[in-house]
Amino acid sequence: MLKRLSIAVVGGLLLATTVAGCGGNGDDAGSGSGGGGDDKITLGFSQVGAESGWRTANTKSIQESAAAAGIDLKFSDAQGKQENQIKAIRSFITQRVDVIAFSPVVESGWGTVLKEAKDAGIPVILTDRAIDDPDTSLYKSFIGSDFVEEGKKAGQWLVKEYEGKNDPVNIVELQGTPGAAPANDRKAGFADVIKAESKFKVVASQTGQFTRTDGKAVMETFLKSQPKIDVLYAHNDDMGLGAIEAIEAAGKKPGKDIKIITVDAVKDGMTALSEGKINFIVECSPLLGPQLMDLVKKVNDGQTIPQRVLTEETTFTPEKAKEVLADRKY
Ligand code: GYE
Repeated sequence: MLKRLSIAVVGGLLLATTVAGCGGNGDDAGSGSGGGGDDKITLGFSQVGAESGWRTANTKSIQESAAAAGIDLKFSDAQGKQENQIKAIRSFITQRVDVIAFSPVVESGWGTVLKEAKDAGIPVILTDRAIDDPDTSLYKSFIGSDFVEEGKKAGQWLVKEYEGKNDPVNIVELQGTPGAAPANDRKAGFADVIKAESKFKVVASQTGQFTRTDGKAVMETFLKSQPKIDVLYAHNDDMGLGAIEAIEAAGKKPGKDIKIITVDAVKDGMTALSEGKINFIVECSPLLGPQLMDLVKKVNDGQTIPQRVLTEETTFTPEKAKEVLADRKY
């Protein structure tokens, strides 16, 4: 398990366009020169895919901040497959990029390829999602959210919402990609909080792959198989939005007949929240690009960087969503 150093991150760091030279030779950082004759830092980034609004915003943040920082970005989309990410990382090693960053689609199975990167002297930064390898020397830093905490916030809202009521509360859960850190942790954090009261019952829990399409399809089956659903907890906005379509098609009112909690707070989710179709959203920020580029420069310079960089996040009610919606960038 990862060590948590709780380092708060200031969002939106302004990055200078002047690029540090590639001389960084700190500990095992090696002297990966990116193969080119110029002194631009080369960053190989392996993205999960394009499964959600969150992911789209995350990709944009990374691409834009690399350009702003003068970093040469080699971007690879794994289309949701771990094998593609492993291939991409191996190809970054062959190309001798200066730094590798990636958002691991699932938590396990990274030891071998990350050992290869380490042996090649190429520093690795995990972004957004963690891995479960106990060897923390395989990466220099992990930048992203605390997903357990997000699940807890979802559970805490529910506990408050049903305070003083004793009737059973039937919950259905749409999980993210199986084996992914945000799916495992959001489930665990939520379960941990609601277990304190026996009236809360998760009557069905299944993956919706973090996508709208699967969220809708799985919610359709829940609606058919479950005689009484009080609450939907979806591990991201997109699945919640898909589920809303299924709920409306079944002649029920999302947000009223079935209360809905989601995670992310992307614009479409916030719109549904402001309309009362979602009741509560736990924020998870995709805007990791500027912080990542800052770490890339530092690690390339041989500087020691924090092993854990935690993203700061909030939660939203319909009222709060209405206030911030106009300025929501993603
Ligand atoms: O919540 C979900 C996306 O890893 C935090 O992945 C990310 C999650 C995000 O597909 O929408």
